[in-house]
Amino acid sequence: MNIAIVCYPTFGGSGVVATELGIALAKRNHQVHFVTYKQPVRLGLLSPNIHFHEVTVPEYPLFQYQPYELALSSKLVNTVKKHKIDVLHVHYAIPHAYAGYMAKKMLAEEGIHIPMITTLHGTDITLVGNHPFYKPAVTFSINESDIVTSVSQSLKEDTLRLFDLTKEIKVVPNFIDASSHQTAFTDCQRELMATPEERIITHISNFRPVKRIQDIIAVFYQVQKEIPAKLLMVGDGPERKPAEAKCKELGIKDKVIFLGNSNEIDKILCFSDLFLLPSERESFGLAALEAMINKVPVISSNTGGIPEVNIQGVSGYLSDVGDIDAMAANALKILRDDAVLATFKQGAYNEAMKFDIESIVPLYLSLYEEALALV
Ligand code: GMT
Repeated sequence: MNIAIVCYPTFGGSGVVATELGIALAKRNHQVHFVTYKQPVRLGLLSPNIHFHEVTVPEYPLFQYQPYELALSSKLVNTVKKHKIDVLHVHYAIPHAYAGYMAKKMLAEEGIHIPMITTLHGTDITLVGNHPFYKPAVTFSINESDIVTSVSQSLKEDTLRLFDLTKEIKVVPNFIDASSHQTAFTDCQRELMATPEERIITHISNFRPVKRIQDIIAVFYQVQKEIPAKLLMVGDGPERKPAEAKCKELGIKDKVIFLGNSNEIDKILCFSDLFLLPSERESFGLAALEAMINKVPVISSNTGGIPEVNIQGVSGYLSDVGDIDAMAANALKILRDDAVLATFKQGAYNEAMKFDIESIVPLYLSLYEEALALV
């Protein structure tokens, strides 16, 4: 099959999922065409079946806002025609489903009919798409998609509650490539980050307000008072600077390491003992799943789709959003004792295995077949 994938190429769950899906499809001998404004960050080595088409928006001084949707839909039309694309899969509704719909319409004028699958990821529904400025366009482009999927049951319910939809939503959970985590790293280099007696706690995100970065610092502050520990903060975004300032104010600057964006997530998780994800909202929590496949238990909030991934008392613990005391107490419950930590590490890994890519890619492929039959 020739498949065009539209996604955000930057650090962020939806782009990661789209990229990993594309790589997996390419390994299964499908031709995968990424159409976006930059090479996706996780698309390291280009395989023979992977193609990248850059969307460029020429600057024109007359425009206050450069029209990305217009450039994207034109690029899609050209790509579909040139590479005989069978299926268009757009990740994140805004503005991808909208641009995809326009491309479909333009192609239909020329007698080319391709189906569009839209995958909803979270903030496109719960934060941004829900705003009155966007809502009519988002509702329209979801309803006009041939097939709509959401990455969790919770996101499906949110979407049905927030939007007036006529379209069925199918849940296809996010996934992890378990095969790439079967051999333990031998060059873990834990000693670069912490002394042997210190526990390593990690957080990875784009440091937006929704991630509640200050809660992470507050939880860690309590934990490090009880046991020797280091906190690794991976990623970058608007909440990073205030978090650094808070660490300084609390006198824990030397125990918190801000690493910035990284493409070596697995290497960092390899020596982590615990992962913190206290988000305000989270449609799935891919970062938690990535931690779990690396045998890192998770302390999280119980919001959105996180309870579908992090299982209470098995892969970690969940608490109400903002309940810092409970999160710190649960973190200590796991970290104080080697045997307890080992049990949670195994529990995290076992739960992550339920989201192995091998069982999810066939779901997308059968949806592509279903979509093809619709046009
Ligand atoms: O919140 C992020 O880190 C980025 C955001 C995105 O759009 O890329 O992530 C969303 O999609 C991920 C992949 O499906 C989910 O795992 C995240 O939970 C979701 N984020 C939110 O719902 C806040």
